[in-house]
Amino acid sequence: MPFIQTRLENHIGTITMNHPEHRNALSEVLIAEMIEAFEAMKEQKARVIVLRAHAGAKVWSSGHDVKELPTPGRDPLGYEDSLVRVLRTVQYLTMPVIAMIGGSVWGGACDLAFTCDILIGSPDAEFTMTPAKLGVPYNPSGLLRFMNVLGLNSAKEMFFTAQPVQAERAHLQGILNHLVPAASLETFTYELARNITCNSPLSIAAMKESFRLLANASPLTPNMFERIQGLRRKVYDSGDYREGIQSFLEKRPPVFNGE
Ligand code: YXS
Repeated sequence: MPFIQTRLENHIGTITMNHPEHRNALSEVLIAEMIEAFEAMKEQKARVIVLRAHAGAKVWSSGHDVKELPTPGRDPLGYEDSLVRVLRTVQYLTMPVIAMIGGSVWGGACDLAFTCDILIGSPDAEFTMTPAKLGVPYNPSGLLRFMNVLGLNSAKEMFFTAQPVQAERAHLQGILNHLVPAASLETFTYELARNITCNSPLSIAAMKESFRLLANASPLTPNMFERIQGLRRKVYDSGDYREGIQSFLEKRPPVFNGE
């Protein structure tokens, strides 16, 4: 049974995450199917893609598959990590991706949603950034994305507290482009998608790539990059990182001692 379902109608692609047993955890298998679906939509000249969870999902996605996080000593969000690869796929697609969100969004799934171009949510949408809860050092490209979407202080609060941002506040903070009643989420989303399909795909593709380049245009010297990598290595080499994963697997709260 595929973890990803796809549909393409009138230039509007739909990619549905469908692994309810694991709360749409972004496992390597689910992500491989998702990347394949994005590539196929590009081949079939979709003009806009809607990324959503299966109908009735209480959890849009529970984030990176914790059971697939690497053992301590390896970067948990390296360039070739499956989550990082799908984030790049979404960024480099020539057509806009709309995240249609009902339910809770966790960790790397927040980054996936924020990497989409437009987010439309219902009142039960909420966003929780979990690295600090798991002892994971988030990566610079992800931190920059959250800074761009939220602004520095709200991004810090989201990462440091690992507390949920509920739908209304997410709309106020600019995470959600639109907050609409659950009953009209689908109609509203596809109406906006239809609107995009009437505009020039060439113009939109050029502007989407320009937005990507401008949003990432933060100068980072090699020395700055190496310092960040050194800070991150200390964390993913730590006992806290090991404890974060172990506590999840043992279904208990983590006990971090900062070593
Ligand atoms: O015990 P079984 O085998 O039935 O499996 C359970 C969960 O273990 C599994 N599951 C996951 N497995 C791997 N990775 C996940 N992220 C994940 N989430 C869930 O799915 C089965 C049902 O889960 P259960 O019983 O907890 O469901 P629930 O409805 O009571 O609660 C739903 C959640 C989402 C509140 C709960 O599953 C949860 O808290 N999941 C973890 C959310 C999270 O911490 N995600 C961050 C993953 S790490 C990540 O994204 C980045 C590395 S970072 O942290 O840096 O952002």
